[in-house]
Amino acid sequence: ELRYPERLNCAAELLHGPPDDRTAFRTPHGEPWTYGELRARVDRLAHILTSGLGIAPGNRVLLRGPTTPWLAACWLAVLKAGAVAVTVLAQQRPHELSTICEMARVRHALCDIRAVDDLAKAEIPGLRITTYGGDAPDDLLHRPAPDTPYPTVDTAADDVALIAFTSGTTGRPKGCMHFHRDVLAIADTFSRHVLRPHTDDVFAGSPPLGFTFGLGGLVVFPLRAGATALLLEQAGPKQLLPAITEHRVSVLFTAPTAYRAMLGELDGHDVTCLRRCVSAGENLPAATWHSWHERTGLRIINGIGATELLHIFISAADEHIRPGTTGLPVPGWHARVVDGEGRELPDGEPGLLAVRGPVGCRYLADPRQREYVRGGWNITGDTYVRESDGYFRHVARADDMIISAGYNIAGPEVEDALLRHPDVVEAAVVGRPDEARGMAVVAFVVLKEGAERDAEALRGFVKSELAPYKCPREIVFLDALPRTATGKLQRFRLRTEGDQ
Ligand code: 3SK
Repeated sequence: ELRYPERLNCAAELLHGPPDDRTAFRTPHGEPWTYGELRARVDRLAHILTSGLGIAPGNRVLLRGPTTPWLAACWLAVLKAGAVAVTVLAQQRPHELSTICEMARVRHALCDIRAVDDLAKAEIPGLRITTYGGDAPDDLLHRPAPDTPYPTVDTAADDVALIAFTSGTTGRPKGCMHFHRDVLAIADTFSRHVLRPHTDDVFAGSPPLGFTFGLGGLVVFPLRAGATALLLEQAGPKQLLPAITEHRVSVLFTAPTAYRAMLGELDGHDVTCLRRCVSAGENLPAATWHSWHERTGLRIINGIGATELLHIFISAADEHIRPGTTGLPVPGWHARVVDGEGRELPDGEPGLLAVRGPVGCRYLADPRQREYVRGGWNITGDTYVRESDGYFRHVARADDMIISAGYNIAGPEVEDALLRHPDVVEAAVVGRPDEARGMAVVAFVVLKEGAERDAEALRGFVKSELAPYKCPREIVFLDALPRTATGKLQRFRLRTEGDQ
């Protein structure tokens, strides 16, 4: 069990330890930041936030910008000053930003000058926006501040440190409150036991810092390990591969889609520096795991996480990896599969995934809290099976099961079969109302450039891989699948708008 002192400021803990001259952050073009520089810059910012901007402990501060060392430093400064960080995505639009500020009662925003337009357009009453990275004399980084250490605000371990917003895949935002101790707990569970980082590791990846997958993987884990993070503003597959080679990245965080896209671009890139490849955000199909392994020799670490629980709670590394499964509960976490009444189901039977651990779901004033937390267990909304050897296997998101002609069909199983076809790059399978069957299986497929859109041939392929009742009745070819700003597939849009 994890034990933390009653008084704890996670930013001070994350910054404490590594020698001044070790590199904390790198970027593709700028000067690296050492730990000494990071500590000094965070302290300057914290002085400005408190003395200059009047931010007080407990105030909620919106942070918005591309993934840069300055965004990470602002996040640390807000927490060191005892305020609460509300990190949002650069893609969020004025209406979403207004909702978030209203729900979280945000009065201050620190915004990269390049991302300020939509925030300004939102015209949020009472919001004071301070920009950074510009030329103006009142830019956050140009303001005068003492060069003296900032006295860390003495927060309690269970004071709120951050509010992370999730709209899930359906669009209604929920704010998840996390404590100072939660921030350390994700490093001291998943990172410590599964990643087992070294001080000479270089972390990099695609999830933005406004998504807790990225915040953990690119800031919290490297700092807690005294390692280095390469922060990339552009982190699509085309930018990731050269960055991995050039900066000798050893720990990679990205999503299954990016692994598939990188497979098509691998030629000419040396990825032998990679030691750990983490995949989360959505289920990793076995086909993607095997293709990556065949091409690189690397075994992807699959994981399931949630904004509600801050980071990954089921995973496995090295010889413990079983492709096609998510893994085992991360040390410190407990998991089981339950029915709708919360009763534990026998191994092999699909049901709702329920987890319990050092971090719990705490929605900001939202009645959905009662659905998510039942009897002390967090019900994540995923359908899982626990195998007899204790491994947890993803079946579907609970609302992605398709019941067709009396059969239960898991969309991801059909997607996995489609992805085994050499011409298929992306696949999403949903159920659509059908008079004869109740639901009909419909697949949305993105093909490799130049491949022939032959639905019948593809249906024939699926029939050779799966029982025929699972074969899609219809295959729709798309150029890209609809995804949220954090890269999650929006199946609901395919269900409702898929009649193209
Ligand atoms: O939402 C997710 O899928 C996720 C995955 C890993 C870590 C954190 C999160 C929120």
